[in-house]
Amino acid sequence: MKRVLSGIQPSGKLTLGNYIGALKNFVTLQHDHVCNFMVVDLHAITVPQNPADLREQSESVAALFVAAGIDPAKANVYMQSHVRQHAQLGWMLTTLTSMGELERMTQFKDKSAGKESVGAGLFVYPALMAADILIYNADLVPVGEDQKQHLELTRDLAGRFNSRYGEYFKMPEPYIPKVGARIMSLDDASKKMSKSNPNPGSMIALLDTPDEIRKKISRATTDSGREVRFDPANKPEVSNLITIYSQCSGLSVAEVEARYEGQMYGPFKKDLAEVVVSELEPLQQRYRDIRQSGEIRSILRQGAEKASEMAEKTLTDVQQLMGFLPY
Ligand code: AQP
Repeated sequence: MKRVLSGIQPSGKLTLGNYIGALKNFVTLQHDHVCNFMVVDLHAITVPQNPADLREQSESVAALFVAAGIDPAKANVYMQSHVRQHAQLGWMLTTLTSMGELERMTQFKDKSAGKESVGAGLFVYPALMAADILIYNADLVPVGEDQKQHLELTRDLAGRFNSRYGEYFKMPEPYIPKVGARIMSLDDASKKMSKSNPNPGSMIALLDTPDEIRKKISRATTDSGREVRFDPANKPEVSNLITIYSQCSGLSVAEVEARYEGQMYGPFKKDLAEVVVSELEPLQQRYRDIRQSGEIRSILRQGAEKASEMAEKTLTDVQQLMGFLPY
């Protein structure tokens, strides 16, 4: 079976963007792949985090993985920091990465823009992400569009390692959904929906109440037109809402357009809110049950134990290939 690896940062409340772009695909892939899904806390600390918030968000994100439908009997669910081999391989791959490559990463440019001081971790984190993937020799990496560039760097580093030290790593492929790979902010369709956006109205959080969801969707920016038509170049706001509708209802984009032909934005938005509420309500109920049961800590421990076995084997091989003296 092919191997799958992906992760989500506990850097805020998970959004509908994280769900549609990544989490939903984790759930689909677990049935016929060997899957490792991590809460990537080492990535989250590349920007300052309050320790108490980080702990709570980490447990919350792990519980959301399970609430969204990841079955811990099928897929390993764990904290990145619990599998220490990630950081070790991350350092080794950092030494293979050039400054120029890291400077070209658009996510670094976006997250460092306008900041007086930027941590070195934010700069080198794509090498750690490469280690996350390569430590399992993953074949497939389900991610949203924004992570495509980091995946390309991972492939470059795998190739560089192989040509320098001997053929070892497989070339991982991104698994990017055709629809929903980039869900945009509700208040500004030129920016992706992001959990660290300080404006709560820009995103739908997976744990928002039905009323919060209704309010946010009713206030979502549209255009001065009237047609519910999918046209990302000319109608980016409405196209984003159609994408969300499609992803939460199971209808195709064309079916959504047909359903609202001749109708105004008002009824479309009202129905969209109910479609999102219906998609999230069962997930939220499962989330509450999981948090109450306290089972998440043992799920994380078991996931980390299984993942560590795979990771340790790769690390030992890599150390040997690079010329480290055996322990
Ligand atoms: N808006 C989005 N649309 C589709 N997919 C998205 N992803 C993130 N935003 C969208 C995908 O979610 C996965 C987890 O992302 P991450 O937590 O590793 O960090 P990120 O990509 O930087 O996501 P955020 O929400 O924007 O977090 P912050 O604000 O902390 O930087 C990835 O597969 C990502 O592609």
